[in-house]
Amino acid sequence: MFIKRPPNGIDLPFPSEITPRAVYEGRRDFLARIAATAAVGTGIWEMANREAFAQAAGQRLAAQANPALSTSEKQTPFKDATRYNNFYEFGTDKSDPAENAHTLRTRPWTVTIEGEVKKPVTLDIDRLLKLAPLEERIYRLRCVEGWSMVIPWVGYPLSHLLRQVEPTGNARFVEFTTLADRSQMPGLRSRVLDWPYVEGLRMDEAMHPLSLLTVGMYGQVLPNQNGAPVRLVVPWKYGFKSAKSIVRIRLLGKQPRTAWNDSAPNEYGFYSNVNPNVDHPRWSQATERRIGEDGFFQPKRKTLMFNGYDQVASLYTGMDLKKFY
Ligand SMILES: Nc1nc2c(c(=O)[nH]1)N[C@H]1C(S)=C(S)[C@@H](COP(=O)(O)O)O[C@H]1N2
Ligand SMILES: [Mo]
Repeated sequence: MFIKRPPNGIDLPFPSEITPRAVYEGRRDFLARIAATAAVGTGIWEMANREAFAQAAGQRLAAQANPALSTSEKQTPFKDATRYNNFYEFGTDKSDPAENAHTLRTRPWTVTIEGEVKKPVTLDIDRLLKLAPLEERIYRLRCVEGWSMVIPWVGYPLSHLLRQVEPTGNARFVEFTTLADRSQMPGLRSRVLDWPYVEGLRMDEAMHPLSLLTVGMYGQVLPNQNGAPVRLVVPWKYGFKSAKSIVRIRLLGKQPRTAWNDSAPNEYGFYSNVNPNVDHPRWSQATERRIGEDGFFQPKRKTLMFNGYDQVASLYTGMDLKKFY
């Protein structure tokens, strides 16, 4: 589906319609393969489909490295990052998303951005992908359960998208709603969370350069189990703030409710900054296990304040982070 003009009639002023080299190169590979294997017509319909398929999981997605915002720590092996997941819409076992997420249809896909903005819009995913040059950033991601990974993500700053819709002066929070479709997501039969999965950030957190709107990892289009076709990665917060498979972004005057906070408010606060000094009520957050690197019985690593992303500390000056956990 290609929405040239969104239903609400408001179009985005694109900084450029130039296809990022990454996407272009990926498409060229794909078209070359198509041409070699099949005789395909050149009607509009086929063209649209080729474009859609060019973004299928596993498709190469090159991006400009951003060393300044990347850790040089050893990367988690691809097989661990794609087989040890939390994506409850596909089941609660770590291996469930890799086994079940093949039923997720990532095209057609739109993301609606609305609320306290001057230019609300419904964007087709392939348009969203081209809004800004793609970067590769190697981030640590720390799960509230006590494990972490180091993953080369591909995306662009969320701030870029938010600026384009022109937030009003009332916008103080951002709410992210993710897909909840029973026909694609077997995990929705369980009442483990109140679906859809919803997360939120304060406006300044969302606008922080580290907050990454993510469409790929390890140089390829996001595997379904990692939140295709578009997710958030907020590296200084526990992993559950990094919502997967986003369909709606709403700017709000008030703090939104969030799925994890609803399910257990004393365990999962709205802020959920990685904080070794604030224990989860049922376990310590002082240390972590690095998936894929350390064996289960290896000594654990010390968890760092803000997951080591000290540059966000100034967002919280004057706030008691034990109270706002
Ligand atoms: N929609 C949705 N997003 C989600 C989750 C989920 O269950 N559903 N789990 C979160 C949690 S708890 C973590 S740790 C990260 C895991 O991301 P990864 O599997 O890519 O490492 O995704 C987050 N995003
Ligand atoms: Mo998590």
